[in-house]
Amino acid sequence: MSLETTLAIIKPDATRAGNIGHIVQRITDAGFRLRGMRLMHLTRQQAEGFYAVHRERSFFGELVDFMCSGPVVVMALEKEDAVRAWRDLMGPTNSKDAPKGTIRGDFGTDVGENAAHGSDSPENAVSEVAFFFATSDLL
Ligand code: YYY
Ligand code: MG
Repeated sequence: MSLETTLAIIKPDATRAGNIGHIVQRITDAGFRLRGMRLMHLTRQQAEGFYAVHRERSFFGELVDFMCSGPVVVMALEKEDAVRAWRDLMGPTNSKDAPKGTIRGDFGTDVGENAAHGSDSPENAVSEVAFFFATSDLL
């Protein structure tokens, strides 16, 4: 076990539906410490850069359109094994497969509109946190 910081995003479907508060409550109830939090409307360039690893995938255009379709909340979350803990709390990528009680199961719709993002490895968490936060902005 090690103390990690992961990158979480409340996606535009969830902000549009008024679920920012519900999702932040689950995050704090699960024992994460909020180190940074920004309400943003991503530009195309930001969304394309953030998801650059997926740029050859068939869903890339739709993913970028969706991520730019409304406000998002970007958070840096700290906890023991934060990367895995946050992915467990979110549930699987496709909201249709996500159990009730998970964030994607309760607040998402399908594989694209799935309410939340989480880093998938400690290495990627470091670069994803740095994509949105200067070190001096992290508590
Ligand atoms: O890490 P995670 O978000 O669970 O899934 P990824 O495979 O990294 O895909 C990123 C993002 O892309 C996913 O949250 C929704 C979207 N997406 C999609 O629209 N259609 C797919 N078949 C796979 C992913
Ligand atoms: Mg991913």
